[in-house]
Amino acid sequence: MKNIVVTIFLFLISCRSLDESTPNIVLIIGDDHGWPYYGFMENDIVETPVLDKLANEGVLFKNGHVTSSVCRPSLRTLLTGIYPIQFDNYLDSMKTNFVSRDTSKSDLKKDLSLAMYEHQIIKDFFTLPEMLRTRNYKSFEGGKYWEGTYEMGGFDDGMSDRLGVDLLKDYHILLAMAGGDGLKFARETQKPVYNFLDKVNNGPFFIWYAPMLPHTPFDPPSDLVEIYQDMDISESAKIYYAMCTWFDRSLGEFINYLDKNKQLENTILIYVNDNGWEQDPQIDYTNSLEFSTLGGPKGKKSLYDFGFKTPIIFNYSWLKNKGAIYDNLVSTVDIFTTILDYAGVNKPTYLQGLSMRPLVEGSKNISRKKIINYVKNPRVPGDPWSNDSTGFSYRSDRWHLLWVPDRNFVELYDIKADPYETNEISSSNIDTVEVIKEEIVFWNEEILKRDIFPK
Ligand SMILES: [Ca+2]
Repeated sequence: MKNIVVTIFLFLISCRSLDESTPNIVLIIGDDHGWPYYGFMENDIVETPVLDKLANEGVLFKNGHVTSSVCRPSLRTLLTGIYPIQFDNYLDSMKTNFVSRDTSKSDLKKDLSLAMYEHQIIKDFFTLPEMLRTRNYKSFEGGKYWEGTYEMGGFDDGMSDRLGVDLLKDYHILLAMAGGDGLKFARETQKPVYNFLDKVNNGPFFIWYAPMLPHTPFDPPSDLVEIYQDMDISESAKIYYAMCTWFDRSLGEFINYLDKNKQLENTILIYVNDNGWEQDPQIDYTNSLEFSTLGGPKGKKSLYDFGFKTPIIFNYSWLKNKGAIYDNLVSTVDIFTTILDYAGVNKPTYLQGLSMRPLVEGSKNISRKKIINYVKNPRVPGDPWSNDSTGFSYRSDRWHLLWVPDRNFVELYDIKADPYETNEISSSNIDTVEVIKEEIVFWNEEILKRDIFPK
């Protein structure tokens, strides 16, 4: 009898009953996973069984777009709900002030102190975990995360717990800045998030699940390399696709843990990727510095769809609209707002994102007519780094305009007829190009007048 009582007691403390007003939320963020390289996106080479199941038994948005084709600004949107152009505008003005005050002696010290200063900026913003805390959420950060320690971004727990020279002893400066110890997440261990799950039985939780996968370094486990080894595809495709499968397998292990802990049934899983990548199965990029670090010419840091487009998945046990697939244009600013909606947090008025919840639930059809994004120093053909330039991407259901005024670079694609952007038609559509450019200029002026903090 005593054992039965103890068992019932342990059961009661080990699982929270289903509470749809404050569901647990896991934001699963891929790193450099190009949109075509998933089974559920009809790719018949790349194996992603776990994500396929999430998509098939959830709701899939095939036409999601990140707000930047590189990690840091794109992830900042997921953390703050604002566009990179708004964040950068504030950051640049603060950095200018900081540099004028900085008394560091050498250039190296100046660069380091500026990098440290940039980490602090996140403290000025009202972040997603902080907003969720108002509804008693406990939060955990794991993986790619550029904003200093987890505490600086408003998380309660996490893996990125060191900052500064302490980290530089162990990591290259870029890795130190991109998450430090957090970058071991899933690549080496998922124990810290399991420990967190074991501790949060009685309240809702939010998890930033962002393993640096399939991102470089390309060092997947040997059994995953074997899947692609004998295929008639390029060497860089084999290793990159194995990295994609590595992300998928790690996610599967995490979901199994949630399930075993009886926490899955009460949890909304949301999948999105931070920026794109291009890896055609037949083209080899192994010996190109540009293409092996950024993906093919239309991949990461570019203004093409390969840089921005991402599938977005919502999956939870009480979802009634399972199996729905949408082609509607949606942006990652909408993910932030959707999470607030599910958690019962009122959307602050300065946020421009729409809630995707009516679409996820199948109750109302909403779609953006256009998505405009900006990228600082975008990659253009022949100039992968293009320093001191600003690029814009305008995307509607039909058109995609890529524009870098400082480089005199303009390309236009009819995305409906030409989804892989192989037929550039700006010179035969001059009027369309001019109208879209005017829209971009107007958007740029308007967005910089908007608030970026709560009043
Ligand atoms: Ca990335």
